[in-house]
Amino acid sequence: MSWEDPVNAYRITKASALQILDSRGNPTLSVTVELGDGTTATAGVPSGASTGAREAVELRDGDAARYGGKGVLNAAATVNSEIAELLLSRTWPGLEDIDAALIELDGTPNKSRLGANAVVGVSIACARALAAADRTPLWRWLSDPETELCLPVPHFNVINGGAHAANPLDFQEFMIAPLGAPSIAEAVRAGAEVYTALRRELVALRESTGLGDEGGFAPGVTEPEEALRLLVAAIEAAGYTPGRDGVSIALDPAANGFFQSDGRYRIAGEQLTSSELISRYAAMIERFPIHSIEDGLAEDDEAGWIAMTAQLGERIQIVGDDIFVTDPDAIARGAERGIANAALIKVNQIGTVTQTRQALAAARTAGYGAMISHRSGETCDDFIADLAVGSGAGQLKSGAPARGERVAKYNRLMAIADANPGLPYGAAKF
Ligand code: 2PG
Ligand code: MG
Repeated sequence: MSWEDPVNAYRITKASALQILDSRGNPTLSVTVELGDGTTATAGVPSGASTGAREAVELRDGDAARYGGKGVLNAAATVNSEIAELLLSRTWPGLEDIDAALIELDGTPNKSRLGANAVVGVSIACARALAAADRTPLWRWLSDPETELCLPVPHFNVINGGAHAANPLDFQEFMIAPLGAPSIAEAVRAGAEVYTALRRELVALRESTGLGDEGGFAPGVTEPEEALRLLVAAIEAAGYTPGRDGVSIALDPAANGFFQSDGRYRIAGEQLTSSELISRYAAMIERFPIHSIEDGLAEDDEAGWIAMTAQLGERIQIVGDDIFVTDPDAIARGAERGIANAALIKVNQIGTVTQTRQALAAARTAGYGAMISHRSGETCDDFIADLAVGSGAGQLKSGAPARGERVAKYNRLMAIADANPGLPYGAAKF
């Protein structure tokens, strides 16, 4: 039984959730479902730190005496009662029906009643279970007839700042992407070698080699250009060419984090208007091999987004994360207005696998690129690696090439490539 051909129906015999820890030491959910044929599947739920205002709502217990209020026992209880009752109450033609029923049961526009953390855990566990019951690799099961499958270009976040580190760097993510690599295995190698070279460089400079939330280094540098210089030096020291033929650079400043109520941006103590910040990005693109900037401006600065896309959109990828929140309607509306030329895709930002696929379709319809993404709080769940391959998005960001919860995704990509030598590496998307 395939995605498009729901001749039979799946029967769910068990659905349960457990409170576990994520990579930041905060509670999150592990959700398990069991099908009538005995198939079981589990999903670990990610959690963001720099969240868009319009993201689906993650439910936390709010009991300050436990985990500082961050417990998810209530969300777990919801899966174990109300959601399990729904899932066991009938048979399901496919995942779309399950996700639609979850949305209906929740009854709010942003999953705030059941909790997007509960809903997304159930949706991912069901996707995995249904694919297993169909004896189809998850990436293939998630694939869309309209897209060409490929291994995504990994975007390794090797310098962390912003909400992900306690250093003075205002930009959140400095990523390296081996666009010139011949395969995913060689791309991973390049990422790891540059990461190691960067550590050597920081040690030589007597800088901290402490890590941020996504496994990248969090040195005490202040200016974004200083971090970019470090990156270029590390790429060269590792023996690669900086740029599209070798190892290129992508930024996620996550500008919501340094946008002020007066409409200006505060970077390294300086106050910049939206247009001054765009000029600063233009200068960075001139000086450094940057192919992509995500959330260069704040989600409320729509005029700025339109201006930045008009000025820089021909030369680089401009990715909307907090401004689109993986919402198919927001992506379609944004595209009409000339906001960005690519969308970041995070399953828990919208809350179900089906809506995530709709967001990918919306990006495709608009002629936009798409980058599949982890969250800063992660588990070792590697669902997004399969999603990246199946969607043919061509790009995945999952943090540094270090730390278990980050490398779980990159390792999964290499396993998929190894078992399917015909799958191309997606650098052609750039
Ligand atoms: C982002 C993400 C992931 P967070 O801003 O793109 O890197 O961070 O999960 O904290 O929102
Ligand atoms: Mg982002």
